[in-house]
Amino acid sequence: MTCLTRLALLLLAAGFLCAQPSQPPLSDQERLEWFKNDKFGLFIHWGPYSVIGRHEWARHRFQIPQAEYDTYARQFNPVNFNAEEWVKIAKNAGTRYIVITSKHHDGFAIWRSKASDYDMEITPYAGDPLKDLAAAAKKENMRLGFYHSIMDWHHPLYRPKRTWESKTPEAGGDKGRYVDFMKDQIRELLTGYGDVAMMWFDGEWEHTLRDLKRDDEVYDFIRSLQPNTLINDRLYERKPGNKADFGTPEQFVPSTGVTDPSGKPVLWESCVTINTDSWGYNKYETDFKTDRDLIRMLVEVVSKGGNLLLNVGPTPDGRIQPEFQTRLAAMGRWLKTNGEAIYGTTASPFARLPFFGRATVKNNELFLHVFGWPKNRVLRVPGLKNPVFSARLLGSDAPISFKKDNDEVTIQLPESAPHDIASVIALKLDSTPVVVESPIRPDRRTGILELGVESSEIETRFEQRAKKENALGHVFLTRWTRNDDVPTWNLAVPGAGRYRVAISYGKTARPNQDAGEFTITVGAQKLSGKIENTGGDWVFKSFNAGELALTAGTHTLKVSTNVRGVEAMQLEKITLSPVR
Ligand code: JFZ
Repeated sequence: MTCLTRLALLLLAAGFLCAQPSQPPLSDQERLEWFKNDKFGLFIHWGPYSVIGRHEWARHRFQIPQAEYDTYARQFNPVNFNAEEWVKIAKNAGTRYIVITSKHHDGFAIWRSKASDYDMEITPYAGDPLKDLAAAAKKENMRLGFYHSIMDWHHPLYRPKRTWESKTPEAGGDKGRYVDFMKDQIRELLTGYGDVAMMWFDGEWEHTLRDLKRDDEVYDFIRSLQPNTLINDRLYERKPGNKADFGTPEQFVPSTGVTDPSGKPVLWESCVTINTDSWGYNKYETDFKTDRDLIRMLVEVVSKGGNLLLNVGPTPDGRIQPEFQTRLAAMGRWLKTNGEAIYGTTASPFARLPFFGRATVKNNELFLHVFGWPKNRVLRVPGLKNPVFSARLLGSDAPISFKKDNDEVTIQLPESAPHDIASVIALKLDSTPVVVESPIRPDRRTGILELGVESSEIETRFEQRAKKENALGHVFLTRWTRNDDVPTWNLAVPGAGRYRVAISYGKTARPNQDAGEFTITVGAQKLSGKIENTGGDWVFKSFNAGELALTAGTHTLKVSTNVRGVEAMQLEKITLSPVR
């Protein structure tokens, strides 16, 4: 063979190898394994909108003409970007995968894309950020996926155009050729950047490409390039229950996990910003979730069987702002001690727990994440059938004792919590937990039913906002700003009887403003009352709400309000006292 033929053969072989999927296809089960185990990912929104620094929708919100926006794109020059630094931040936070915007709605590709002339090549930056990130991630065993917007405000063939920039937004264009373009870019991402953990599509909610019915084609195309890449539920009209690998609740934690239309639970991942509501860098967004909010959110998500994809929006020069870094580091420190109760676990077997906290499970081990350390240092876990072999407190040598009576475990806790935000007790059981529903019952001695907010579940029709919080020995509801959020309790009484109902809450009413009403509902019975000023937030006072007649058996009690937009009250508890 001449040198030339040898070279030609070599090139041919290389080309052939490139066209092959990088990994042999796994079964559905195997493919999803890492996602179920890893639980926690870092979302990164980064592009020309970061230059503007006012939210990733800036071009639309401020109606910036394309030509003007392009000047920002041409300034995108992340000279301080260091992929290894980013991966280190992700790793220290305890995240196990990164999802970065390969292309957001503005249509700009943050890699050197051959299929497009609207990409890194028009910037002064010489490198390819995605290449660097892929290499750094691979080195650290960090999985990498791409957020890719279907909606495209730049591409000449995409329709609709923004209504503010066109009188005939639907006219012209060529959606079919736009999909071809999208496939060309997807091919670049799935052949040039190593193993891609997931394709996280977005923008299907504009329904632009619905009628083309090419989502299966794109889906199969991805599978043909990388058979094990996960695909979220925002590829065209793909919804949980179709072929999507997971659902994507955005900016909220679903109240009881996510199901497909037939009611079958599906995998899901909540994506959430650390600031209030900017995914891309926004220098004017200075309100951040606390370490406490974020760690408890991670626990809550995992206790409901989901993943958390937590977002940062780096600065245009390529740094992750310190407010994000400190919070991520705090999560990482917590996970160092408590990660065994997060990674590789499954959802809580309990519909409700009587204490302020959450549960997760790994095989024969039940993890109790305690948010509010009980004042009497007694933790009750009713409804657990299994024998308990041992109990330990993660991150502490303090001994803890426990006893088991019938279906109830009582744990004696040490003086103080090892972690102020969430401390984890691990119970070794004989098998995977077997749990029976256990409604709240009257105190044996006094006959009183205490319905603390900690033992409620918050039902919601849409995007729960209300959160449980604790301070100074109180557990209460904060951010109860949607009247769709309804705290709900299950209770059981042994015999029929009348109960006096008290409601305890804190509330600062504004002068000359109607504070609204609450309503307590049990079956057909309703007790309503005006929400009173208690003298301050976190000043808890108890008010008489009237009387209820309960029949023997189980009941559901709900508290709702007619308040929207502002916090209704800091609900603490409902107390039902028997009327003798
Ligand atoms: C989308 C993006 O628009 C947003 O910029 C960010 O990338 C987020 C992760 O995903 O958010 C949405 C999704 C749906 C709607 C609005 C914003 N919607 O249906 O109006």
